[in-house]
Amino acid sequence: MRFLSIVTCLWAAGVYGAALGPILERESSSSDVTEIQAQIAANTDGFWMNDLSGKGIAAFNANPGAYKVFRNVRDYGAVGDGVTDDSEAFNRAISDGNRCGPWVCQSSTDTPAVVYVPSGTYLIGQKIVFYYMTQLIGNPRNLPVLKAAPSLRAIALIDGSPYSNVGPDYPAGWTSTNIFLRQIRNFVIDGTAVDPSVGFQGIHWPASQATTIQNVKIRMAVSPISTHAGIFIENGSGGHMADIETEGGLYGLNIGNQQFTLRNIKVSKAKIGISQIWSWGFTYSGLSISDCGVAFSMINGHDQEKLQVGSVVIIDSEITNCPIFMDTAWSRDTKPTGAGQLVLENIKLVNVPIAVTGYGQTKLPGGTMTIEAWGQGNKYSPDGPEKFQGPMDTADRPQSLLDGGKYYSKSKPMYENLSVGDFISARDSGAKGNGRDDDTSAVQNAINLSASQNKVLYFEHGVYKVTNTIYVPPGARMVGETFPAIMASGGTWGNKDDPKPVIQIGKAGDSGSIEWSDMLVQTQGATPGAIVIEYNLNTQRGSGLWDVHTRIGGSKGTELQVAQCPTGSVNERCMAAHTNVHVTKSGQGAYFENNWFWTADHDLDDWNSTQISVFTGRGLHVEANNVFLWGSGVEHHALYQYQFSNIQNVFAGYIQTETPYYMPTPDARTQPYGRSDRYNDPNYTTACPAGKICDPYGLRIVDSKNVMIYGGGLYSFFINQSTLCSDSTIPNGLRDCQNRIFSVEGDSTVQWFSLNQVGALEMVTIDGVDKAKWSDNLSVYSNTIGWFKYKI
Ligand SMILES: *[C@@H]1O[C@H](CO)[C@@H](O)[C@H](O)[C@H]1NC(C)=O
Ligand SMILES: *[C@@H]1O[C@H](CO)[C@@H](O)[C@H](O)[C@H]1NC(C)=O
Ligand SMILES: *[C@@H]1O[C@H](CO)[C@@H](O)[C@H](O)[C@H]1NC(C)=O
Ligand SMILES: *[C@@H]1O[C@H](CO)[C@@H](O)[C@H](O)[C@H]1NC(C)=O
Ligand SMILES: *[C@@H]1O[C@H](CO)[C@@H](O)[C@H](O)[C@H]1NC(C)=O
Ligand SMILES: *[C@@H]1O[C@H](CO)[C@@H](O)[C@H](O)[C@H]1NC(C)=O
Ligand SMILES: CC(=O)N[C@H]1CO[C@H](CO)[C@@H](O)[C@@H]1O
Repeated sequence: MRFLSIVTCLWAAGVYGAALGPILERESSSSDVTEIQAQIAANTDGFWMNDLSGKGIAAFNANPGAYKVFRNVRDYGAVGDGVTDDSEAFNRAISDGNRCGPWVCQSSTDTPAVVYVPSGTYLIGQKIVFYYMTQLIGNPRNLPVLKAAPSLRAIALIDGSPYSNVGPDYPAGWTSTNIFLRQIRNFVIDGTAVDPSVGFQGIHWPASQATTIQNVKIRMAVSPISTHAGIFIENGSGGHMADIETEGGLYGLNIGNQQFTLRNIKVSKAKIGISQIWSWGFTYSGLSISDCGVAFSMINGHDQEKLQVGSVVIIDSEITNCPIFMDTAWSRDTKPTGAGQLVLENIKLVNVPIAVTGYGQTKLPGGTMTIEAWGQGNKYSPDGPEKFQGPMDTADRPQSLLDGGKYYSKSKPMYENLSVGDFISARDSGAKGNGRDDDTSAVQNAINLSASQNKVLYFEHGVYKVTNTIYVPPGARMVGETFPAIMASGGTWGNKDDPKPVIQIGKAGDSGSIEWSDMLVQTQGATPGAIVIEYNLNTQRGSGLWDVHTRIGGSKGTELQVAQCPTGSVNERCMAAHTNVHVTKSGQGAYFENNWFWTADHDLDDWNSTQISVFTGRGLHVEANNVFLWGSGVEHHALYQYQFSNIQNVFAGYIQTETPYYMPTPDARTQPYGRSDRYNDPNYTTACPAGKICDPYGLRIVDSKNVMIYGGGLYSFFINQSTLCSDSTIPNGLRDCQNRIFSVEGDSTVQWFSLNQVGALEMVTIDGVDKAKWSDNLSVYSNTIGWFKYKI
C-alpha cells in the first residue's frame, strides 16, 4: 500500500523539539563476523530462538555468507545491568551489515534482522532507531526492561521512523505507508525516570501492513502534569497490536493511521487512556481501561470544524473508574458528514458516570452497567442514509464464534516454555533455503517429521524454493525466523485452468490443529496455476496462522520485479497466481490473525520503489463456515480481493483492500485469468453497468449468512497507475477511480460496522442495485458508513 494520508500531528507536549536526531546517521558496520559467531554460542539463555540461532541466511544478500540475520544485543556490547548506557549497543546490533536505514533506503528484502534481547535491565540514554524488516524480540520467559535514562530526549525510546532535522520538510526516515514486515515483542519499557514534564514516548510507530507490536508493557510516571505517551503513531496504513499494557502518562496510546486492529490492550492511570489522532477506521477488541480521566478521546479537529477521526469500533471491553468513557464530537451536521462515527458493543462499565459525551453533553449516561450496543453515525439497513445516535439492535453473535460471550481470539504462540529439543531445524533437515536449490523434499520431510514427533519446525531465515505442493498435515507447528519464504517455482503451477496449491494445509477430510507464524509464501516467475495457500483443515480451536503473509512479486529472487514486470502491458511471465488464499468448504474453523495477502504493486528492492504489474486472479476466497479474520489485508487481485461464498458465520475485522493499480487496463472483464464457475467467480460481463469503469470488487458476499464485519476499508486509488482520480485536493471530495466495490448477492445476511471506502462511486451494491453513494458519507478523505445491515 503506497497511498499517503492526510493528517494533523498531535505530539505529546514538548517532544517535537527534542525529537530530531542528526540526519543520515548510519552506524558503522561491525566487521568481524567470526568473532561474533563465536560469541553467539556463548550466549545461550534457555530461550529456544536464541539458542538455535546462527543458521539464518539472507539468500539474496550480496554476501549471504557474512550477513548476520540473528543478532544478540549482548554480542554488540549491551550489558543489561541497569547502569551502563546500552543504547549504542542496540543501535549497532540493529544497523550492522549495511542494512536499510532511514533516508537512504525505502525498503529492502535482502537485509532482514532479528535483534534479540536477553533478560536484563538495559539503560537507554539515546533513542533506539528501528530499521526496515527488523524484529526486535525480548526473551518472553522473563521480559527484558528497556529503562529510559532520566536524560533521554527523543521522540521515543524506540523510534520506528526518525524525523530529519534538515528543513524545510524534515522528512521521516521512511514513507509511513511503505513500512512493512516489522515486529516488536516481549518487552517492558520503563519511562518512569524521565521527568513527567519532559516528553517521553515508549514507541514511535508509523506502520503499515505486516507489522505488529505484541506483549509489550510500558510504564510511565503517574502525574497530573505528565506529557508522556506509551505508543505514538501519526501516519501509515497498518496494522496490528496485541497484548499491550501501559501505565501512567498523559496518553496510554496516542495514535492515528488509516486503519488498525488492536486486541487485548490494557491502559491504566493515564489522563487520556487512548487518544485517537485520526482514522478512517480502527477496530479495538478487549480494551481494558482503568483509573483514567477520559478513557477514550476521538474529538481531534472538531474545534476547526474538521474532525479528523472517521470511525471507531470497540467491542468486548471493560472500562473501570474513569469519569468519562468516550469523548466524541458527532452531530447530525458534523463536518465532514461521515466523520466521528462510533460503534460500541458489549462494553462493561464499572464506576464510569458518563459513558459517552459529545460537545460537553452526556449522550449516554454510564454507571456500573454493560453497554450491549450503542452507536452514532450513518446507517444503511440496507437503505439509507439515516443518521442515528443511540442503542442499536445489532445481530445476535453466532455461538460458534464465541468464547465466554466474547469473540474468540488467541495470540501468536511464542513457545516460551519449550526447549531446543522440542524443535526441528529446517536447515539441519537438509533444506538449503538459498533461493536456488530445490528444497521440496527436504521441506516436506521436515514437516512430516516434526508433526509425527510432536515438535515445532523452525524455518531459519532463507528462501526455500519448492517445485511441488507442500502438504501440511494436522498437528504441524511451524515458525519462521523473521519471515523466511517458501517460494514456488516451475511447471507444476503452469496452467491457470488447472490450479494446484503451493502450501496445502490439510486435505479435505483432515481434522485437527495447526500453528504457523512469522513466514512468507511467494512465487517465482510465471505460476498462473498457483493457489498460494489452500486451507482444507477442519480446524480444532487453538489453531491459527499468525503473521503469515503472502508476497507475490516485488522482491529479489521472484523474477517478478521491475526488469521483468514493468507497468503498461499484460505480460504472461508476470501471471503469478490463480488464487492467493483459498479456504475451501472443508476448512471450517480456520483462524487467521494479522495476515497480508499481497500482490506487489511496486518493487521493494528497487531504489525508487518503481511500480510493477504483477497479475494474480483471486484474493482470499472463503468457502468454509466459522472462520476468523483478525486484522487482514488483501490487495491487487484481478477478480476480487475478498470473496465469501456459501458460508455461515465469519468474524472479520479490520479488513482492508486495494484494487490493482493497472485497472481498468485491463479491466475485471478482460483480465487474463478469465472466470470459472468452479470457483464461483463474479461475472463482470453482467455485473458491471455499461459505460462505467469495471474494476474488481474489494469484497463480494454470495449466499452467506452471519457475515460479521467489525471494521473494513475497500480502497481504490488508481486508474492506469495514476492517483489523479483520488487526489486529496479534488473539490468536494469526488474521488472517481472505480464504480462498484462491494457486492452482496443471493441469500445473505450481513452486518458491517465501520464500512470505509475510497475511490468508488457506489459504496454498496445488493443484487445489482446500488444502495449507497459516496457523496452521502464523505468522511476523513475516505467515505464511511458506521452501520450497514442486510436481512438482520
Ligand atoms: C503524514 O503523511 C503525510 C502525507 O505523506 C505527510 O504530509 C505528513 O507530513 C505526515 N505526517 C507526519 C507527522 O509525518
Ligand atoms: C509457560 O509457563 C509459565 C510458568 O509455568 C506459565 O505461566 C505460562 O502460562 C506458560 N506459557 C504457556 C504458553 O503455556
Ligand atoms: C508426509 O506425510 C503425509 C501424511 O501425513 C504423507 O501422505 C506423505 O507421503 C509424507 N511425505 C513424505 C515425503 O514423507
Ligand atoms: C531513480 O529515479 C531517478 C529518476 O527517474 C533516476 O534518475 C535514478 O537513476 C533512479 N535511481 C536508481 C538507483 O534507479
Ligand atoms: C456471464 O454472463 C453472461 C450473461 O448471462 C453470459 O452470457 C456469459 O457467458 C457469462 N460469462 C462467463 C465467462 O461465464
Ligand atoms: C487507461 O489507459 C488506456 C490504455 O492506454 C486508455 O485507453 C484509457 O483511456 C485510460 N483510462 C483512463 C481513465 O485514463
Ligand atoms: C444524508 C446526508 O447526510 N447527506 C449529506 C452528505 O454530505 C453532504 C456534503 O457534506 C451533505 O450536503 C448532505 O446533506
